[in-house]
Amino acid sequence: MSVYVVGHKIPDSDSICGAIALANLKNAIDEPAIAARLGELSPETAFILEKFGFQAPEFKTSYAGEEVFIVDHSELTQAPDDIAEATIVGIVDHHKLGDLTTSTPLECWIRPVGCSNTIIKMMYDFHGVAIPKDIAGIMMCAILSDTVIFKSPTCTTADIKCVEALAKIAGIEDFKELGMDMFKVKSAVQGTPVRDLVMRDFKDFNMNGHLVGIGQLEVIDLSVFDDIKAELATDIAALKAEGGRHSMLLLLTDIMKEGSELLIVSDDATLTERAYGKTTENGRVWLDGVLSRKKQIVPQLQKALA
Ligand SMILES: [Mn+2]
Repeated sequence: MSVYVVGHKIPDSDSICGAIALANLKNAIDEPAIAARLGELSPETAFILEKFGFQAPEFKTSYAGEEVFIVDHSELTQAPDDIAEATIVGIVDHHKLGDLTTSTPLECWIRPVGCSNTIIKMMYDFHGVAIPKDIAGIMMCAILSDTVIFKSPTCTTADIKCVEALAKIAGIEDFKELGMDMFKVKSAVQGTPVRDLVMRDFKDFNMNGHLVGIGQLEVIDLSVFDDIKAELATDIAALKAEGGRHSMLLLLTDIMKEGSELLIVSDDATLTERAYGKTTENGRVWLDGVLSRKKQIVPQLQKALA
């Protein structure tokens, strides 16, 4: 029986590349595994897979009766809907510990580093398995994406060393240039329906009983949103109502200016003041230096909603 290796809902590059890389490692150590995904590829992920010659992992949403290795999260809200009917055999993740539980022992690889693929590299090293050239390429790109080319406060020395080692294996001389090419793909938002943009990198969180949705768009220049910011704000209000959410946040992150404009609709009018020490104007506030949802947005929000 094969184990399915799968990342979170609305998969990002870490979830997709991590599923492929980890399934490859498992197969190399005679533990049959199949990479899977819970949603469509983002343009960035499609760019990465095409560059290194990979097909998208199998699209699969139901896992009842299957064995599953979870990648890049440990949250019920982000896992397959029927995960309770599956057997979780492992988790590799770099987020706060979520609320997934198991009834059997499992293999846990959880480290406070910038990317799940950094941990997957540690797993290859642990098992003494050489990383194939093309796999090294997608792993490297996932780390450059998650760490915003090392600018994110989540980036660690381990991530940088890992990218340097993977770049060597993949034969990529200027990995920062490739990273910028990825963020250029991410910045091409013109012509994309507003709902698709809001949902492109979106995660729901259960914060002390409050459902909070947080989307993020990372671009090279925030001016790409000038014409559509009002529509984005209207759409997050609609999404809040549709999902019965307590709050909806959309982070518009400028990776060059290194900060984010936060668009927010919430049942709690003083939320940003308590979480980030800043009041919103028309549901918008600039948060200087904020690049990371997991480190600079979620913990503060969770505390404010305690
Ligand atoms: Mn990740």
